[in-house]
Amino acid sequence: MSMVTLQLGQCGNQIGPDLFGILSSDALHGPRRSYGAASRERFFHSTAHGDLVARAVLIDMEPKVIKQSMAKAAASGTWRYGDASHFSQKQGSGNNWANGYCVHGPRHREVVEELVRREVERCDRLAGLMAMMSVAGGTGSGVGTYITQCLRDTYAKSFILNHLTWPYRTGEVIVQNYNSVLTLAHLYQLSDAILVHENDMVHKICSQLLNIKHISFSDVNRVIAHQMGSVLQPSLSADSHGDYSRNPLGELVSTLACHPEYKLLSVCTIPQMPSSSIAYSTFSWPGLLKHLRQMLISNSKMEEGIDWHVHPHVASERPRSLTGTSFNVSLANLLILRGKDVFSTETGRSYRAYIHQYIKFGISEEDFLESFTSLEQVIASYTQLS
Ligand SMILES: Nc1nc2c(ncn2[C@@H]2O[C@H](COP(=O)(O)OP(=O)(O)OP(=O)(O)O)[C@@H](O)[C@H]2O)c(=O)[nH]1
Ligand SMILES: [Mg+2]
Repeated sequence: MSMVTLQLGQCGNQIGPDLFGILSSDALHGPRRSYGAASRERFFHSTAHGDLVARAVLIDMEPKVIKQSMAKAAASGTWRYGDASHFSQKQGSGNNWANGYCVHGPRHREVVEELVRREVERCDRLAGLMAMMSVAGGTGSGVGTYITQCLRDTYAKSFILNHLTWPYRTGEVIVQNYNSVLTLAHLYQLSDAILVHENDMVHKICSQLLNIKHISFSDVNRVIAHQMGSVLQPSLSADSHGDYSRNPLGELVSTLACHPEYKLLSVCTIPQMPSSSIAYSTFSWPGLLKHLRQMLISNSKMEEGIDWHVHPHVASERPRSLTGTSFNVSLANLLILRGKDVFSTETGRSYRAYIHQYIKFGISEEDFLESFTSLEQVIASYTQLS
């Protein structure tokens, strides 16, 4: 299964090379040959000379950032962008969503659609499309929204994921709130799932966990790329029978965004530390999972300063924290474990244990889910009696 990525505007085109860089090196050094092969098929195609070429289309209304990204990819020596997979103009959208959405988008629709079509046709099996952009500028947000709308029309049955970078609260773009509201409101109708990274939060991770002194976009982007890679790279689950080739976007949408009202996704990863410290650290799965669980409950994206006083609420109580701080409320969570000895963990071992004993007689997982649902209904009915 392969997915096609659209990089839009400065932000999309700056995060993109970091993402593909991480994906290609992980595919190369990953745990198994089948993992690497699935990852490469997912994000790259190979030329007759054996070059890895990202399944990506680069779009900006000014040429500078695209040029830099293409050069950065070529310099990696392991992968590159397609020679004719980019489109740029002379002048950006001036941080104006309306300029991007109403002017540049429609004006360049055909050429962008053609670039995307070519990438889609290179995929044997299309998993879906991912559009990456910031919400605060004019091109990523405005042209990105317009193009997502066109993709929705053309690829009506494909999964579409938008990756959005949220501006710094003290933002550098004065009209960033206008652009953000317009982008999110439109995309909410079009996209299957919206993965958000907030620059402020990633900045905090860079300073507090990675100890970076003078933080630049390239530091922030590496963290974002790492988190995205951890979600998008191939993974196994109990019912995948060792097969890495399942649809990554389909899986995210069906597990995390199963209701059209709830499609905002965020990522939480652990551990995050300077690479120079890794050699001096030891990790145990129980320790990591304990921290991750509390990060989830207390709505913290960082391991540092987790609030251990927040407890999961009992069904009848309103979600609240004992200290009055934040409490996570989410519809669904997906836990992905990567690394050695994953199957030694409680989660890795007991997840759907024994289900195969039922499947062999013809009871499917759907049957289980339906039974859970009907019993929840029964519980709800009895609860109303009191
Ligand atoms: N994380 C991250 N954020 C970025 C990067 N570049 C820009 N941003 C954020 O994106 C917003 C500005 O949008 P840009 O992507 O620069 O704008 P654009 O899409 O190129 O649109 P125009 O320049 O107006 O045509 C601000 O909130 C920046 O903080 C980047 O490389 N990484
Ligand atoms: Mg720009």
